[in-house]
Amino acid sequence: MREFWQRKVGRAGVALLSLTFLLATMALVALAANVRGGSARDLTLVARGIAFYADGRPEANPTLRVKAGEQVRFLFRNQDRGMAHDFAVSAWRLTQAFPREPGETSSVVVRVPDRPGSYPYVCTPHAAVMRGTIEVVP
Ligand SMILES: [Cu+2]
Repeated sequence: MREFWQRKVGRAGVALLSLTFLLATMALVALAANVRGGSARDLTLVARGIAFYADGRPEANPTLRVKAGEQVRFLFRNQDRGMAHDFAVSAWRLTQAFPREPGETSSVVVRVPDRPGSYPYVCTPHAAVMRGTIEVVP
């Protein structure tokens, strides 16, 4: 009888130890991914001729589709040499300046809100013509 219980505790102990090890490993992997920012998706915006262009798509001021809750790294490039552009999403309290010179990049990492919906984006100095919509999809 005694041997039976020792075996039982032993197996449970091994199982518990294995589970602990597994959880610790998963936590470390998640932590490493976070530290690297490996989960952020890149989205490049180019300012050109007082308009926004995204990821090489041809249309000006395109609708940007992002997923609710995802991490997006916005990268900004400016082909209007010396002109001040920014990317502002007032609903997200976000304003990020574009660099002044072509060849330079600025960036900001954003965690997209959990709630799907449409959010306007503008360039503050040129809000009349540089404006578009961010669509947050589930
Ligand atoms: Cu602008």
